[in-house]
Amino acid sequence: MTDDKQLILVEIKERVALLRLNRPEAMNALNSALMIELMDKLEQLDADDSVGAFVLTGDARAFAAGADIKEMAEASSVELMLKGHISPFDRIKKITKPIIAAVSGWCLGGGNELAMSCDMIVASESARFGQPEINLGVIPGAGGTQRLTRAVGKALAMEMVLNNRTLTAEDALRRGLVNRVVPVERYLVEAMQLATEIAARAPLAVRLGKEAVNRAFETHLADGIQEERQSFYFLFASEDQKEGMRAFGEKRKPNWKGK
Ligand code: CO8
Repeated sequence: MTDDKQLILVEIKERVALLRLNRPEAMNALNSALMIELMDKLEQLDADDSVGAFVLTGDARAFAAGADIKEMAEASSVELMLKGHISPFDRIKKITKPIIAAVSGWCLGGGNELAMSCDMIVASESARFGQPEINLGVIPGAGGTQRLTRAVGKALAMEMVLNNRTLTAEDALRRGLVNRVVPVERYLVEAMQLATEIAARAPLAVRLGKEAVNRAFETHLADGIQEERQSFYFLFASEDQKEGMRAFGEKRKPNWKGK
């Protein structure tokens, strides 16, 4: 018998694609089938001009409680390397449109690494962030040690990775891991609202702005500034730059074309 349950549910509203992780019975643990389906859908919608931004969410109890421990438990190193457990994480970096994680409840291990691979995080007051891999005798394997350290600093990242310190939503806000914290009833609405606003903006500028900010984590300052400058010059070759600056002079709203 084949299991044809959809692991990712997709809804499109006003240029925003909402993707829901759909394994509530397992706290949305990220098994390889779910990760591959997620990346396939992100890539497909990234190529769709009717979509301007993404919201990625789980449910109120869990964004995702990590990689699927049951699936991984008996894997060999070689299987882990060759099979689709971690490699899908490399695909999310290539998505050109902004991705907002809407996080409620548990956001642990690979779940936290997935949220941190998004561009922004809107958290509900019940969100809890952690890297509990140490409890399983391992360490984060999908960028956790690197992205978390850049987001919250070395001191706190060490406690989280070495001693399973969990952050409340308020801690996460204070330490710059998330953009905003809202009541549980509002987290998805707020994330959708933010994504809808961004999706209505000049698409090329949004794309290059996302790319430039993300480069700040990956390159030296001088190189990042140089790349930013090239993107700035490049945008002057777009119709939207002319439209945006003319509309300002004419005191009207710009009509973006994405060209
Ligand atoms: N993997 C598999 N199943 C899980 C996971 C998980 N990560 N988390 C929860 N579940 C399952 C439980 O086994 C349980 O299933 P069942 O009903 O069949 O027993 C069901 O979800 C509900 O969970 P609980 O009964 O445990 O619910 P509680 O409310 O008591 O506890 C917790 C919630 C605190 C979230 C608890 O489930 C927990 O500690 N989960 C594990 C968290 C964890 O250790 N995460 C790290 C995993 S390792 C990792 O992420 C490494 C990343 C490497 C790269 C990424 C590759 C994708």
